[in-house]
Amino acid sequence: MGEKFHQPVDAAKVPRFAGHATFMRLPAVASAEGLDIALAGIPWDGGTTNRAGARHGPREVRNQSSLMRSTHHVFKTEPFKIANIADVGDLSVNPIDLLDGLKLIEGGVADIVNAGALPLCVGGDHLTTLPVLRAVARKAPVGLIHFDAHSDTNDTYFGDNPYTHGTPFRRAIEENLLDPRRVVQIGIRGSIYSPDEHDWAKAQGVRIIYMEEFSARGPEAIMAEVRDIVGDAPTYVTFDIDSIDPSMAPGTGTPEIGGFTTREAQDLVRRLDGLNLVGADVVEVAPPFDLAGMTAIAGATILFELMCVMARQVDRCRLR
Ligand SMILES: [Mn+2]
Repeated sequence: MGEKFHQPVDAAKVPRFAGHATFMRLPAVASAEGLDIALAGIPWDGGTTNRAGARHGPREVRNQSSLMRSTHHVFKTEPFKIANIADVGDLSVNPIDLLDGLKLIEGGVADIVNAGALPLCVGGDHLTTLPVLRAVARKAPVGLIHFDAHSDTNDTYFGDNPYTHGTPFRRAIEENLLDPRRVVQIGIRGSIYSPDEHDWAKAQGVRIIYMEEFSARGPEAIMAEVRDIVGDAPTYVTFDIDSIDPSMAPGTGTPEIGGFTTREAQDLVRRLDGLNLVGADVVEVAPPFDLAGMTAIAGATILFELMCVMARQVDRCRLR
């Protein structure tokens, strides 16, 4: 164990501000062949309805991820020793053609899945999760744990346009990529378009945990329920950085006050440990609206937390 896997650049030898910026300072590789977890950028925000800029997310999350070290301080997990992880680069995208963009992203994730690796993606806006789900749920619908300020289950925008970052999970349920009874959304808040905005999702069986309920019940009780909902079956995790309060993560397209602290967000992600994850993503980091890189640091750290949970899963499955 250990050196047979890809290792990050040693910060005691090459300072963190030097060299090529890759996720976690891992090697950049051409394909996911031989990897357990593939870190991939999806620099695409073609579904953004208001403040664009998440297309710049992967590059800045790579930059700030140079701050991550080799060991998770709570789990004591050394992810790079128990799983083979690398940066497979950015997936191909098309910034001027939405439907082609979705097709390209799906193809890029399918390559990762077909290579036998778990995709861990950095968006991009939240519409990028739809083509990711098309690739990971090709054979059967999966469950979803969705951290967000917004439900993202609206029907159409600007007339009858079905594909925006406010609609991906409605499309994913319609396309049978998600089992709606195994979909749970946490952190939902902010003004909505109408009193019945979330009725469609609830009618499908989606469990929506509003921020007020999270505050009242706390992370332990909430995540115990989340784990009951998704069970042992394959589950995808999507983390919208706007679930974190804009005082701690202002660099995002649709900020909503009253969000998670970064500490709560870390706690929530750690409570995913032991689940059966088929992939995960961190989306909606929009560097043009960021201050001092703080949102990208939050994104990179949540990415590290997710990576550690996934690496522990890889290790568990190998030992089984
Ligand atoms: Mn979202």
